[in-house]
Amino acid sequence: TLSDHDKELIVKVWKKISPKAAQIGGDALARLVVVFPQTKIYFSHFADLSPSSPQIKAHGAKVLGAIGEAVRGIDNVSVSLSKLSELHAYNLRVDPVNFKLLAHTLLVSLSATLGAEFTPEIHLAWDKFLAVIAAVLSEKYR
Ligand code: ZNH
Repeated sequence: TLSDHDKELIVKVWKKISPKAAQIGGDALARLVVVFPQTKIYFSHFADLSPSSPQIKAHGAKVLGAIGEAVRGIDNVSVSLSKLSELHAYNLRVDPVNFKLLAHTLLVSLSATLGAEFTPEIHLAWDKFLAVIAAVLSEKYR
């Protein structure tokens, strides 16, 4: 679970990157389908899955929007993302292994954005936070 210090680091980084959130989300999603091509099946209804695809960019922006909500409700992520948890479990049926793959590409995109400011400590806090989000998005599966 997240320590108070982790939460502080997450909020601090979010304040810094939120103006670029859509861009970071687009980059993370573009990386996801290139680096882990098995994830493409979930987006097969998109006309274009290339890194410059407007649909990939728009979807990445939505994902980061939800992460922003999770940051705002960081003391109870399960409540902050409950609607999305239902959507992923009942409608989208995304295999939960994919949440780890997206967390990985998101960390890469954060690192590329923050450069040297992406310290090991911030890396750790965000890795834990993305694992909390993944757990929430998978908790309704059975
Ligand atoms: Zn998801 C959708 C978030 C992961 C797949 N998503 C979605 C949305 C959001 C999200 C916000 C929108 C909703 C509405 O519209 O209502 N996700 C998210 C997050 C995460 C995720 C936060 C983590 C972190 N997903 C994911 C993964 C996958 C997915 C991993 C796979 C691979 N999603 C998805 C899909 C969809 C979604 C497919 C639908 C899309 C369309 O548009 O169609």
